[in-house]
Amino acid sequence: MSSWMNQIRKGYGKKLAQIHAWNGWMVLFLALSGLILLSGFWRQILGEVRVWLKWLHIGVGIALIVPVLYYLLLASKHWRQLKGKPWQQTNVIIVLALLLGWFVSGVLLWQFKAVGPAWSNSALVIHDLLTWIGLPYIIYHSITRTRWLKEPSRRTIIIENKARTVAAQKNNQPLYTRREFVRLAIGAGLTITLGPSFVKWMGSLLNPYQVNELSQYNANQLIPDPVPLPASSPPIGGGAKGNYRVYTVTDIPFFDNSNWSFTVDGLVKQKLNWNWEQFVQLKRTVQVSDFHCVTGWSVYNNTWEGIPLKQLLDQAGVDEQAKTVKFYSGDGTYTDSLTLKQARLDDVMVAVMLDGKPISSELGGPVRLIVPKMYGYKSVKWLTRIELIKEDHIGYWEQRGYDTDAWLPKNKMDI
Ligand SMILES: Nc1nc2c(c(=O)[nH]1)N[C@H]1C(S)=C(S)[C@@H](COP(=O)(O)O)O[C@H]1N2
Ligand SMILES: [Mo]
Repeated sequence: MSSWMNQIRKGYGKKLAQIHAWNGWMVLFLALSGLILLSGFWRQILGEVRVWLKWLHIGVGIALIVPVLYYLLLASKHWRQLKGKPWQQTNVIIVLALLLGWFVSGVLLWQFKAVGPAWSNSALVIHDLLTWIGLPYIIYHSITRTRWLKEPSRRTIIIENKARTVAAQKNNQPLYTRREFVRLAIGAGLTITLGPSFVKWMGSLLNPYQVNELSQYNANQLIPDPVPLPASSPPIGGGAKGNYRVYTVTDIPFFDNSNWSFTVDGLVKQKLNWNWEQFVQLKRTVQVSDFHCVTGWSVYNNTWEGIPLKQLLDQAGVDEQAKTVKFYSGDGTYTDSLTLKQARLDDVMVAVMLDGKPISSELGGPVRLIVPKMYGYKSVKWLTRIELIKEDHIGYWEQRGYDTDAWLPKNKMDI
C-alpha cells in the first residue's frame, strides 16, 4: 500500500469520516425535530417544549455550518479523490445543495419578522420541499451505505474497519452490525411516518390556491345556518388564496345548539349572552383580509363575515377600569388577549363565515376571532367568551414563549 493511501486512511480519511458522522447526527436531529414541529399531534402534546424544540432546531441548524465549513476545507482533496466516481461526486453536490437550501430557507423562517410574510411563505415552501426530497434521499443514502446492501469492495470512504468484514465472512456472520441495523430501522421508521404527509403535501402543491379540502370538513351541527350577505356570496375577495394549516392544542371541539353559547362579561355595564339562534341574528359585516402565521404560511384574500368586535364591546358597554379584552376558546384551553385599544380596531372581527360558508370545525367554527393586523395566534378559534378585565392576560402561546407583540411588522402600532 502506498504511503499516500496510508495517509488518507489515517489522517484525512478519519477527519472526513468524523465530519460525515457529525453531519449525519445533526441532520437526523433536524429531521426529527422538524417533523415534530410540523406535526399537529405533537403540537397538542408538547406545549412549551415545542417552543424550546424550535429554538434547538434553529440552533442546531446554524451549528451545521461548522461541519460544512470544515468539509469545504478538505473538499478539494476529497474531490480529487472522487475523480472518476460520478455517483459519489453527485452525492456530495446533492448533499451540499440540500444543506445550503435548508440553511437559507431556515434563516428566513427564523427571521420571519425581519423579512415579512412574502419571504417566509417562499422559504416555508422551499424548506418543506427540500425536506420531502432530501429526507428520502438521505434515508436511501444511509441505508445503502450499510454493509449488507453494499459490496465491501465498492466502499471508498473508509469508515468501518475492514477486519470486521473479513472476520464476518470467515465466520459466516451477518454482514451488518447493530449500529447499521439501528440506522436501517430509523430509515424504515421515517419512511413510514413520512409517506402520508408527503402525499398530502404534494396534493396541496398541486392545488395551492384554494382553502384545503381538509379545512372544509365541518363537524358542527348548528341550526340554522347563517345566511351569507351579498358581499360574502360570491365572496368579494374572490376566494381565499393559500392553505390553512389546521392548528389546535386540544382535540378539535365540535358544537351543536345544545352546547354552544356566546358570552361577553367581566367589566361591562351589561353582560351579554346568546344561544346560536340568537347569535345568527346579530348584524354582520364583511371584510377581506390576509392571515399570517409565525411559522411562515399565509392565506390571502379571506372574505370574512361576522360581527366587528367593536360592535359587541359597545353593546355591552365597557367599564372605565377595563384595560384588557380576554378571549376564551370553547376548547377549554386556549386563550389570548388584546388591549382595549387594539380590540377596537375596525378589522378585529368575531367571524362566523369564510368565503360565504360557515367556518368549519377545523378552522375554528362556528365562531372564531380574526385579528388581521397581528399574527395568527391572536385569532382564537372556537371563540365562546369575551371577558373585560383590569389586569393583563398572557395568552396560551405567549405563556409558552411566543412574543407578546404579535403585530405584523408592517402594521405595528403603539396601542
Ligand atoms: N383555540 C385555538 N385557537 C388558535 C390556535 C389553537 O391552537 N387553538 N392556534 C392559533 C394559531 S398559532 C394560528 S396560526 C391560527 C391557525 O388557524 P387555523 O388552524 O384555522 O389555520 O389559529 C390560532 N388560534
Ligand atoms: Mo400560528
